[in-house]
Amino acid sequence: MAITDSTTGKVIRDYSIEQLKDAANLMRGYDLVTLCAAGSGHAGGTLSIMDIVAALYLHVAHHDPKNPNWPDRDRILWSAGHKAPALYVGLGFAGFCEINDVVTLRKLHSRFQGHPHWLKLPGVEVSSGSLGQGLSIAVGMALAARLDGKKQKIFCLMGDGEQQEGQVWEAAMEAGHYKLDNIIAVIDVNRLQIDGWVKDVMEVQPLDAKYTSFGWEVLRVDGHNMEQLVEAFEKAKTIVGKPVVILADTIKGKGVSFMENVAGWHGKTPNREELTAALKELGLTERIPVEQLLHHAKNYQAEMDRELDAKMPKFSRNFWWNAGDEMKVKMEPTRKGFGKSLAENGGDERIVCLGLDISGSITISEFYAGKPERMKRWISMGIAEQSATSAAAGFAKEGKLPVLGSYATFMSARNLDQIRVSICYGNFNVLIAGAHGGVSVGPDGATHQALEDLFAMQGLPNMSVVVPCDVEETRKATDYLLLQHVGPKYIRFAREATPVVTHQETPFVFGKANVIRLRRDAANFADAFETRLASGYKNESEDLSIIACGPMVPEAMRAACILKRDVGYETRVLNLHTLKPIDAEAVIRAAQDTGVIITAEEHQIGALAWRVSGTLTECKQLYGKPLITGAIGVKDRFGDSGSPWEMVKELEVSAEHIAQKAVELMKIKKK
Ligand SMILES: Cc1ncc(C[n+]2csc(CCOP(=O)(O)OP(=O)(O)O)c2C)c(N)n1
Repeated sequence: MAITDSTTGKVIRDYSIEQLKDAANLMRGYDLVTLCAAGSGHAGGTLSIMDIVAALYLHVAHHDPKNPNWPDRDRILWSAGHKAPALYVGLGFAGFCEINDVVTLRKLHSRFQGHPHWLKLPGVEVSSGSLGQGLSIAVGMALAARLDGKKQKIFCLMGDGEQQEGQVWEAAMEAGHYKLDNIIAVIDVNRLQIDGWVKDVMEVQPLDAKYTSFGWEVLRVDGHNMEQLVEAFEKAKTIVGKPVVILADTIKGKGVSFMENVAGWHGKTPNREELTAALKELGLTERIPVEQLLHHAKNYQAEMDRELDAKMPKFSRNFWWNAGDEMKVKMEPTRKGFGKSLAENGGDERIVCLGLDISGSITISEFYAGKPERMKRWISMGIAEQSATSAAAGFAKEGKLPVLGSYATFMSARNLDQIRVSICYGNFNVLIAGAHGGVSVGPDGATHQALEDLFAMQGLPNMSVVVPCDVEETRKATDYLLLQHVGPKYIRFAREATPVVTHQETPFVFGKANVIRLRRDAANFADAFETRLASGYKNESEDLSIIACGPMVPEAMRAACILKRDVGYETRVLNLHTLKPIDAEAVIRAAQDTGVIITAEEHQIGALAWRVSGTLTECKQLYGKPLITGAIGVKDRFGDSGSPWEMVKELEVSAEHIAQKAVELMKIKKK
């Protein structure tokens, strides 16, 4: 069919094969400009899938851009949500949105989120980003269509690495069982994933035999041959009595020589020079208004900057990191501390590290980097968080020290039952790394921001939970958890660089909080503070206490600085790096000594706030005593695309928000 007027049933626009080829090429160009403007995103997979997108959105699918919710439209599901820019360009070319607006990709409040969100953009069928879920949604839609006697097709786009997720095969089985001939799945078989070749990370082939055995019709095409693609789609529509999968052989990074077949271009974007070179290769130098598009993106960003700044609490001057002399601080991602510890301690023959196809960026690859003798203890599991979690329990049962990690949200939610039953119930010695925690993956958007993981992890009996405040503390915490602590353990760290506020001599004792006090002016922000174990700290009757964990500790320190300089308040900052078991004594003493407690967490409010308030509620010495409390954290909402530091402002978890809350509470204390 093609792009149709849903009211008259007439085709509005159809493309010939030659026009589709040209459109696909142009779409690659827009994709690259958009990625360049965003500064983050996925070049490789958006280029490999682009011919499929052109065929589907401009020729094969039956849909009406003027009526995106037309009940009879074909549905197109992007299970591979990271290829969102290709989806957006497809929608732009088909007329669902203005193509020039796609350059606001991954920017705050943009309709073009890092991963697709159907509530933001007409034409997007469902939200995705956590791999492996789309085919199950397709099964639900296909069965619903059957119940309603509807004839539309449900297309589902997936990657080949994505086939490693067990859920894909549950859905494949369901579609085969119910003979869902209204499902047409397409797999972008570019043979690469993040950690390298699919065959090396975790072989998924032979996909044709696998899908056939699940009761599917399998079609195989050259995914860059428009004639073959269109023909396969047309054939797929005619197959009766079973679901169809099109295996499209593609090249990751297709069309740009320096990106083709290079794993490193999976999650990378071209800079300005690379963009120019790429557009030249595609023959698009004269055909895309690059400057105008980049200017549009810049203007949009400037507008967002103004909006965010207007919303921030105001103080006498700018206290932001590295603004002015007293706020100078070194920044380093906490994830580096994890990698450092694995590199240093990985010689212990009991340690095995389980890879989940995100090894470089979460630094678990430091375990084997430059140490080939450790490769036998590096177990690549593919994109299979659930199975890897239970496998870790198996390793632990046999006396190994398993370590596994991925994005904190996929490492705590996707596999929660496996953590609960396979690991915690059996009380196994497994170290789970919740990497890229909090808002530190900013532009990836809500699907990738872990803002709920600590609820789940703390709620599990036998589980210990540590959220270190900086890179150095992450190293110490990993050292301890890896080799000294026995039992299920979860460590959460971040992707983005955050302030380094501790050093080698700063105490770190598992389960024991530190008190941090502003003592002096110093050239380096961190040097203005003194840190000691809470158990050895003598009460100074400070005005208030801020209890924080993770990267909120530096924010709490900055709040202490704002409060001292602007209103003269003395603040006790408690670094509660170990959330579980909680240092109840330090929390209770802070309440008794200061009478004002503010919790600060980079998480939905509650992981820290309710843990602290639960501790205080249980404390008999506090019965009948006045206590003023406040909580800074995410207020029961999902995140958004934006830079990590924009998200700190947008989600109101900055030092300024803590300080504003402190001023408000201190007014009550003084009454
Ligand atoms: C559940 C889940 N685990 C991990 C990730 C991180 N991730 C994003 S893309 C990707 C690799 C996907 O490989 P493939 O399906 O082959 O896609 P392509 O190479 O075509 O981009 C991974 C591991 C994720 N988005 N969701």
